[in-house]
Amino acid sequence: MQKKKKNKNIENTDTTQRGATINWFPGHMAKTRRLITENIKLVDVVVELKDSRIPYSSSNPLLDEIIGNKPRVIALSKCDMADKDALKTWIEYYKSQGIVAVPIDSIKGTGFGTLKAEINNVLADKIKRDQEKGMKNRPARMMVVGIPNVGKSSFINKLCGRASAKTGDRPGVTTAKQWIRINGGYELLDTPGILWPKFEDEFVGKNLAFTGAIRDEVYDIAEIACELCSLIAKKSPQKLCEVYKLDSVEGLMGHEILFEIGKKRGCLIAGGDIDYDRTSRILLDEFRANKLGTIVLETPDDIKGE
Ligand SMILES: Nc1nc2c(ncn2[C@@H]2O[C@H](COP(=O)(O)OP(=O)(O)OP(=O)(O)O)[C@@H](O)[C@H]2O)c(=O)[nH]1
Ligand SMILES: [Mg+2]
Repeated sequence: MQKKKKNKNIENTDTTQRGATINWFPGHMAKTRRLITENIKLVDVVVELKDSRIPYSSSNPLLDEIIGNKPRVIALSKCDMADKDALKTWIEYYKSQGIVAVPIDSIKGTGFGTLKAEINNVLADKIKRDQEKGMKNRPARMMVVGIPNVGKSSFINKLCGRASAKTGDRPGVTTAKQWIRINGGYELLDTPGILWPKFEDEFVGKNLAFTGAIRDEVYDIAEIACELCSLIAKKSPQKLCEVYKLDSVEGLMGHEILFEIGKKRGCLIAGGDIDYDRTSRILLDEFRANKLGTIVLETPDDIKGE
């Protein structure tokens, strides 16, 4: 198999799809954490975005600690790319932890009504307290947090829609904050909190690579493609066979599946081998474009013992 020079250093580098690299060195993490902690003090509720395909791997390891007792709702982003039944398992899992999770599609706008209703539910106590104090209709303040590429900007744009307006600068704890007024009596902090993922965990690193949350140059693309082949062969073998016109993937290793895909997609090179990098690119692009069907890559069982 052709191999590029390996660089497994996914620990310090994460990237947005637009290519802006965030270096999560310890100083940056400490600063981010401080900033988010300060901002959280200003809001009534935190909306945590997690990628529906990888709810665990797209989480920040310290968020629970940072959020503390602040009301929180999980928005499971990109739900259009996830298998609905598998996603239900996650929703049940979060429910068992006392947290409401709502599937969201920020492209079509699905789930936003439910999300607002759930935000109102978790804020019911606050609203009651406000009313008891004679305060009426104070907008509920919220902020969005999530790892790079999880869909924060798309979510905020959809949530705010065209009717949104900046409400101007308000003095915050240390810096001026911009709030966006949203229909339904909310104010949203216009800058989301960008969190680092659990990148020291290999399982998480792979899931982030599969979904495109980590820049492709950072890892060996053929290796990731082989791993993805094995995973999809387990989760959704029929779809894999259907898309790549394979007879069966039963008993095949990841690199054998990738080889078959390469042959079917005309990626043969001299000597009867395939161009692994080219085939890997095809597989990853098609997976990320949802051509392999809706899928959830991890289950709550995968993280038991955490
Ligand atoms: N299919 C689908 N794609 C989505 C959805 N939400 C976001 N995306 C896509 O995911 C990619 C990342 O979305 P962004 O909104 O830029 O994510 P972000 O969290 O703001 O990313 P950073 O600013 O880099 O941290 C873009 O290509 C979006 O079009 C969704 O609900 N469904
Ligand atoms: Mg963004």
